[in-house]
Amino acid sequence: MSPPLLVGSEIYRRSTYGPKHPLAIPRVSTTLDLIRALGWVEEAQYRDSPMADVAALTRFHDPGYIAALQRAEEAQAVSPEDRERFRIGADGNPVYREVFRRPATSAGGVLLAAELTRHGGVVHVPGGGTHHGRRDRASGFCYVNDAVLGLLAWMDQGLTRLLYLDVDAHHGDGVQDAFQDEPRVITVSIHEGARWPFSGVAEDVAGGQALNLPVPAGFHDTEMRALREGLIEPLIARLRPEAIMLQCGSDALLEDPLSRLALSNNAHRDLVACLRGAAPRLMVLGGGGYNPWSVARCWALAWAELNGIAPPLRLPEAAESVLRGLSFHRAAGRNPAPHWFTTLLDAPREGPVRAEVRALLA
Ligand code: TV7
Ligand code: CA
Ligand code: ZN
Repeated sequence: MSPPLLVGSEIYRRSTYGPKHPLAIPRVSTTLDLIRALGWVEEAQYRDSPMADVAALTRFHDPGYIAALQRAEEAQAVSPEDRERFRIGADGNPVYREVFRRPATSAGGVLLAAELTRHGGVVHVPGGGTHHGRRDRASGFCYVNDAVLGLLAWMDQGLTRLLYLDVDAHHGDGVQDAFQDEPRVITVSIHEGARWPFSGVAEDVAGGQALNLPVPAGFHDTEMRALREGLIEPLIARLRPEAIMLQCGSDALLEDPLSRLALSNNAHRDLVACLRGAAPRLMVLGGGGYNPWSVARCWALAWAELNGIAPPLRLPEAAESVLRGLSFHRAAGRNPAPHWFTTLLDAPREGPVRAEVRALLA
């Protein structure tokens, strides 16, 4: 089996969503810098993400919407009509310098990953995971839906049993709705219940295509393990997917300012370990994650797990200084001071499996 590949781009280092926005933090560049500082990626494992072109984007998206994104980038402004219709420059989806090029790059990275896994393999695309993007509008900081485009690319290769698993703290509504009537794609989302976008209740099975697991505040590693062993592993055994896409958003970590969930990064690492080898093709995307220290450690750890690398107990100086280089003013709101500069793995956060979580297992 060929080694896992890592897809990134320098666009993430330069681009921000503008001051005060939760995504105005360096996440993908910090993850890549950390992975490199640890000596965990051979040059031959790295691919630079191309930008998806309009033809590739309109495999899912409305051409009029894509044209509006291009116009918004060009003018650095939106007309009232475009704002109203396409939600660009509205609802927390700002017009920013790379408002077309950045989403086109995340889509290009995922499409490249679909191509790279045509005959099998593992690819990590930390810039991907924009799971709220709609066919004809922006939603939840997502302008295109790179996950949908990647799954469609796998379908276009002739694959018929695809599993999409979304552990971002928010419901993967854009992906679920895109494949509502598509028996070839099963979507699973774990997310904080009663949080924006307020969809994805447990009763919502989207015609049998979806599994929704809304979890309570304080959701911890033991509860995540219960869902994995009780639901996800049996589902994989039953479905025998030809390809698995993991949306590995890291906003369900305890230190994240946008959720009230309480996972440690052991949960993400154990999940990646379980998925590695569960299907001939595996794509691991990024997603949310608003504490830059936590995001970079979580995603670097996912990459390590894909490569079978055990992280060192203490970070080497070069890796530590990548994390020390992050500053508070670039981080959103109330991110706590990091006290774990020196380690990659968190302490596990175990506890009793509460009734709300047991109910999902029934
Ligand atoms: C994948 N939560 C995306 C998650 C998208 C969540 C929301 C914010 C937010 C937006 C900001 C901001 C914020 C501290 C948090 C009901 C609203 C409230 C916009 C101002 N600070 C992912 C989307 C969610 C924007 N949206 O799954 C600019 O929090 O709650 C809402 C909707 C209406 C619109 N307003 C927010 O993780 C990547 N937004 C600061 C500045
Ligand atoms: Ca989710
Ligand atoms: Zn999220």
